[in-house]
This record gives sequence, structure tokens and C-alpha cells, in this order.
Amino acid sequence: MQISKEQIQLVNEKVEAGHGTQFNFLAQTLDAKGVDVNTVIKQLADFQVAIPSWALGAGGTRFGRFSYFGEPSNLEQKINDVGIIHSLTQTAGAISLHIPWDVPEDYNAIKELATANDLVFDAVNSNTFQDQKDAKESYKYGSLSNVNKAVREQAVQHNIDVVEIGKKLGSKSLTVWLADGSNFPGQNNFQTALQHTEESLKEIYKGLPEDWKMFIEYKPYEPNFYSTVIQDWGTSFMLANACGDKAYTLVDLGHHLPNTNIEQIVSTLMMKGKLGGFHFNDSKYGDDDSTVGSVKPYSLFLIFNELVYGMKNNPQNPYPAWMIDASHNIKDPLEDLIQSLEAIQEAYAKALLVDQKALKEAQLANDVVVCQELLQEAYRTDVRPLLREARLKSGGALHPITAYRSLQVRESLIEERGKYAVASGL
Ligand code: RM4
Ligand code: MN
Ligand code: MN
Repeated sequence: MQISKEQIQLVNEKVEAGHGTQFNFLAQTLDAKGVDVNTVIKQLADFQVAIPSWALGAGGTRFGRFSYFGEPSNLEQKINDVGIIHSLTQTAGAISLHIPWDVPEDYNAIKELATANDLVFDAVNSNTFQDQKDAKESYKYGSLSNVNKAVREQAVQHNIDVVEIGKKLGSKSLTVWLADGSNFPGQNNFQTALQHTEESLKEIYKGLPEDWKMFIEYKPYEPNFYSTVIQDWGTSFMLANACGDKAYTLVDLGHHLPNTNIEQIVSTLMMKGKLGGFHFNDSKYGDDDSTVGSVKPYSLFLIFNELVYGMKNNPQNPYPAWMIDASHNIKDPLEDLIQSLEAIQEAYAKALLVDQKALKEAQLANDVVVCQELLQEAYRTDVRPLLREARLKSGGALHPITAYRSLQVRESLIEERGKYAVASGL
């Protein structure tokens, strides 16, 4: 199923008048404060976030999985799902593939389908955390860090194969997330594991095309219970530096221990020109549990404040690759992704409203109270009319969730694909 511009227009017409009043009021208020509203709207419209091919089905836990029905069971259908989200939000203009979950069969057909859905291919992700059916070696005791050279070589080769797949699709980056670590004290020699990982990453790096980037993701726990080889941003940063200029750290919001100051990590990495990729999600306890901004929206805003600062002041840092990395246990994945996109745009818009000049002055004067006032002034602004205006201008829906429901998207997908179609992935 595809959603046409006309369908969206019809749904928008019903609520357009109300939007106009709200938008004009906000635009006047911001204008009086010296905000260039048109520039903010353009920045919002330009901000595109990739959707991972593995987030379109219901997620689960080791205890169970509850389908939302009509899930996409092949890559074509996954691209269609992202196309639906993009047509409603105009914010999800890219898809990120996980290999081997989503290896294209017919590359030209897949590329054409993506173009028809107004999508490009973002980073390709390798998978050395699961054993594949005909694989010679097992990753049970690690992949790039394994004590066994043959296992490391297989894992390196897999990453190089993933790059080859990405090249055919027009991707320009490889994301490496390693599950490597140990389950019991004494199981691994930490130094050997890190040494092997560095050597393996350097081998992969050698196979990276000139105009590509390699993103190294970190995570403190899971699936191993005792130690993780790339446990934190410092380890990732160190490995990226060891590899070279095309290697970067990737920050996934769900990959931090409680109370970690993620905004400070973002700031440091951007200053050093090493923040390459970014995975959005929110969490209370663990990894990729919740909708972006659903638990800690103020933290998300503070993180965006640093991202906005870095994008303006750190030309040494490339424009980061944005992706949602979330799992949807009980919600319709498409609705959840739409909510996440809204939260991302909201935090971004609020960060764009921070009066950076006044903030700097207050910081130099050590006026702590004014510093906080300035951040909270921006945070407390209801920016949703700006988001709606940006969507309206780009041909998206004023209210994507309402439109999704009134167009009966899930019902059509169930009809098309059958109730029990299941998506590949985790
Ligand atoms: C990991 C990590 C990676 C993702 C896998 C599926 O926790 O966030 O980015 O590829 O999950
Ligand atoms: Mn991630
Ligand atoms: Mn994760």
C-alpha cells in the first residue's frame, strides 16, 4: 500500500484552519524574540532520520513476542512500510539495512522501489552476534575479538561483504555493533580481546571505500553479562582513532548506564570530530525499550542542544547519520516510529530556539540562574505548530497518527499481507 499526496491533503483539509491560527500565533511570538521562523522550519523539513529495517515488526523479549499483525515479511514490504511513514511525516527519508536479515535479491528492483518511495539507503549494519545457517565458524565466544583466528577472519569478511552490498545500494557507511564480551570473570583476557578487536576493525577499515565511513557502536551490557569489549564511548573513540579518519563513534541513546551524561559525550565527540552516527530511542532500564522522548524528553532536549551547537560550531565533525533504533513490544511499530520521529523533531526544534548568544554571555558571567532560564525558556515552548508547518510545506500530514488511523493503514496491510505475516530480525 502507498499513501498518495491527495489522500494526505484530504485528511489535512479538515484540520488546516486550526493549525493556521496556532502557527501564526507562535510565529509572531518567536519573531518578536528575534527567531527566524522560516529558517527553523526549513531546518526541520531538512532533518531526515533513517528507519532500520529491523524495527518494522513487533519486538519481543526472551519471554515472548506479540505480533501486531500484517508485519512486512520481506525487504520490499519493509521499504513500503518506511515509505508509508515517510509520506505521512516527511521525516524518514532513509532506510538502514541489517545484513544478513535483509539481503536484496534483485538490487535494481530494490533501488527502484526505494526511489519510488522517496527513500535512500543509509548505513548498512553487519551482524556477527548470531550464527548463520551455513557458517563455518561460530560466534559463541565472540567475533572480531575471538581467540580463534579463523573466527575473526570470518567476521572481518562478513563486514567486507556487507560493504559490498551497501555499495550496490548507494549506502555510504558501515555500522559495526559488536556483541563480543564475556559472561564470566576470567573467561577473557581483556587486553587480548581488545587487541584482536582493534586488529579486526583495521582489517575491515582497509576494505572501506574512500567515500565511506565506519561507525563503531558501544554498549555497556547485553548480551554478555560480565564484560563487553566495546563497552563505552571512550573505547569506541580509541578504536576509531586507531583505524583512521573514516572511522567514527556511534552513540546509541539506549547504550548507557543509568544517569550517564550523554549530552556531554556528544559534545566531546563533536569537538574531536568523531561523532559519526546516532541511534535514537528512550529507556527506563535497558536497551532500545521505549519510544524516543517518552521517558526522558528533557534529556533528549539537552542532547539536541549539544548536537545543534556542534553542528554549528564544529566543522571538524561530519553531519551525523541519524537513525531510530527501537523495539516495539506492544505498539503498532509504524505508529511507534511516527511518535519517535515527532519527539525527535520536537527536541530538535526546541534546541534550535535556544538563545545561544545570551547563553554564552550568561555562562561567561557565571549567571547560573539565567543559563537555566534560557534553556528552559526554549524547552517550554510548544513547538508543535512549527513541526506541523514543516510537514505541511513538504506534503506530509499535519497529524500523522490521526492520518494513519483514518486512512486505515494497518487494516490495509493486514488485508494485503495476511494477519500472521512475521518480520525478520530480532
Ligand atoms: C544493538 C545495537 C545495534 C543494532 C542491534 C540490533 O543493541 O543497538 O545498533 O544493530 O541492537
Ligand atoms: Mn543501535
Ligand atoms: Mn541497541
